[in-house]
Amino acid sequence: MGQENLEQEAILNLPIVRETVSNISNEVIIRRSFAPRRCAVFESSYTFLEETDRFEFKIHPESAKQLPDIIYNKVQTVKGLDSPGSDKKQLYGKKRNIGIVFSGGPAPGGHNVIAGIFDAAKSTNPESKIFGFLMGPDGIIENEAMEVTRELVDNYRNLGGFGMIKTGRTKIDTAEKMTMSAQTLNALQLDALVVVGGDDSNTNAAFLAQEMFSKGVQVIGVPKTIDGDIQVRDSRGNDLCAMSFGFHSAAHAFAGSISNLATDCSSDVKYWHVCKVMGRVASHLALEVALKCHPNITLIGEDIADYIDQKRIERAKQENTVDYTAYGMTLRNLSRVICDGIVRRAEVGKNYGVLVIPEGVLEFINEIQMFIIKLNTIIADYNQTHDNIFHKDFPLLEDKLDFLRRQARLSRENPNFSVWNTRDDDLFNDIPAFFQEGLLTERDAHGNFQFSLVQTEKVLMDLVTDYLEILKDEGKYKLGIAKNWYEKTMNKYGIDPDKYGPVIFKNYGLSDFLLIKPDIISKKTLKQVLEHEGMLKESKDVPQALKKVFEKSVPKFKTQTHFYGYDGRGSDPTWFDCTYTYNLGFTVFSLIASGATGQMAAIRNLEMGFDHWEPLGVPIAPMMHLEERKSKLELVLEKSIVDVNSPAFRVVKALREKWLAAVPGNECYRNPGPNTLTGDTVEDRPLTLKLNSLNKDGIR
Ligand code: FBP
Repeated sequence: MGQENLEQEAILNLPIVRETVSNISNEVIIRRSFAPRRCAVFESSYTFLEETDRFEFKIHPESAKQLPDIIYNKVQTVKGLDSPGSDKKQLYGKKRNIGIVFSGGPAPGGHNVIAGIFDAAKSTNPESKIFGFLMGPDGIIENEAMEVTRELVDNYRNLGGFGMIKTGRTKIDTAEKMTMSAQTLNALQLDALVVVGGDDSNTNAAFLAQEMFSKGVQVIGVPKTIDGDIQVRDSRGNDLCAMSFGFHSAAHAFAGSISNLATDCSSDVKYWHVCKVMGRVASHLALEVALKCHPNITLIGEDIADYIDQKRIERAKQENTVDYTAYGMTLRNLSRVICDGIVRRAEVGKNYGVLVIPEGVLEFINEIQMFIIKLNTIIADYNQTHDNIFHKDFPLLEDKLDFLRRQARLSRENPNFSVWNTRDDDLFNDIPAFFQEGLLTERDAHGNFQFSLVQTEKVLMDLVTDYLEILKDEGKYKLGIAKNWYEKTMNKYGIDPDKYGPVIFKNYGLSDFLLIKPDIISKKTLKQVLEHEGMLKESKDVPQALKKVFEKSVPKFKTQTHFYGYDGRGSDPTWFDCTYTYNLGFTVFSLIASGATGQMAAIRNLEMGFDHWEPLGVPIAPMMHLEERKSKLELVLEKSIVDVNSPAFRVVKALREKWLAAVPGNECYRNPGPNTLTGDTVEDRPLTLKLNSLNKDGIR
């Protein structure tokens, strides 16, 4: 080893250097040692389940048919028990093997679910074992599992991601996969399997629970997804699980970054930061982000779907017709709405801002939704008849477009074939290639459209940029000029501001931000106006000061685009999610120890302070309904989307104008603060939940 290498090695071995470059930062050490509070019932050594009829479900006949053994499950409240009878003691405390699997995208808090189950199981019987299935449901099918040890659990307490056992999106959807899964559970002698996942994964949990019912293996689901679209209510609207875990942490991470962008753009005053925020379909995350950091414009998909173009309706009325295109938003409409905000801010000198676009917004835009549904059907049909190979058979965009063209031709020859007609094909050919590619992208294992792979923000912002250019040419997109600056500039050149003000500005003397008249769209038109008003001879050049004023009035629309998704999924859990998930882990164990199956662990009253939290077992099967997946109707857990009548949305809607801040003066941006476990700085629960609880009697 050369002298240089020796020296290098010596440096790397210095304690200060080792400490400095250690993979384990102080933050991680603090996080690992944080002990989340436990709900009061878990302070008892034992728990029992109390079934309640307080909640009602409208059972779908198909669920009853396919899930007969778990369909009549009731909601179960977990209760503490200090001195059980000996039978209960023995049953509760028996040695158990429990398997756990993460399914779908990571969500902050997953490790604490494992920690909760581990702590509850080991304190009840140290002989019990927890097995983690590796890489998601594939781990169950392939029997890839590892025993979860205390050391492993301690290493991951309160940390983000699903790194301990990883995750995957495979769906256990065939008889063969089901048989292989059953074999794995049998081989590991599992008493129970815990499926941590979203709507699709909890659906899977219900089917596994049904399959394993006769074999005595219990299956419990856990509501996970940053999207926040697992919100469970009974048929009368009573909340059973107000929010999936991971939502709060992801929203907090997104809001933190977006708040920093707000600080940046209001300092440098030259960019519009365009932020796409994850959420496959529902806009819950965008709504929470809006509440947390008050961006200038936040689109909410569910609101867009409700859009009615009053102008078109009026026009149609006058023409004695009905304009169906007036209902629902088109991409073009939407770009106009965004432009309106941009133009209005520019008028008061703010040629910058923050725009939040939910990832799933396209789902709520008529023309795009139509494409998504049609293409889903075409791809699913092809895969069913050709053994799942659409994307292999047509790897290139051109191949796919050719295939669609053939479909369109077919529709002309055979009127019974109507999924893809020539009009669809023409419309589809009108959209940019990158967007076509996005819409044709492969569906996930559950048949979901992969919104994260589509550059939604680019599609929209291209339209916005084009329209702003048109508005510029029409003299309708101008940068308002501060009156002081105008006067100072004119005085500097020895010109009386009042001489030219009324000639070049449309609001001179009326506002602190001066707007150049719409017909002045270039230096040439400026000259023409001055000549026309008799203020400049044809042979003379426009005074330098006026040229400067004009140049300043021309906005340059510059954007920076950002995608907030994977970073939030990987972020560390907030206090709320750490505590929520740890208690979910304890709830899971209570459900298992009292013999439940086909239930989802949940905690009621999350919208209230911690002391009101109430751990529950919620039946999955009665909450399922039929949905079209891969062009077939399938039973799935219903996704919850943003309710446009909810207080949270109504608050955001009411403050929309204020947060746009298209008036002179300060912005309304809000800094949500860091994600700490110790201080009071981070909100203790999602703001959406806080506001939506206003609906309920007795709470605020
Ligand atoms: P889950 O529903 O599995 O929790 O995942 C949600 C999500 O994060 C969406 O917000 C996003 O559209 C999608 O996952 C991205 O999936 P992928 O990891 O396959 O890119």
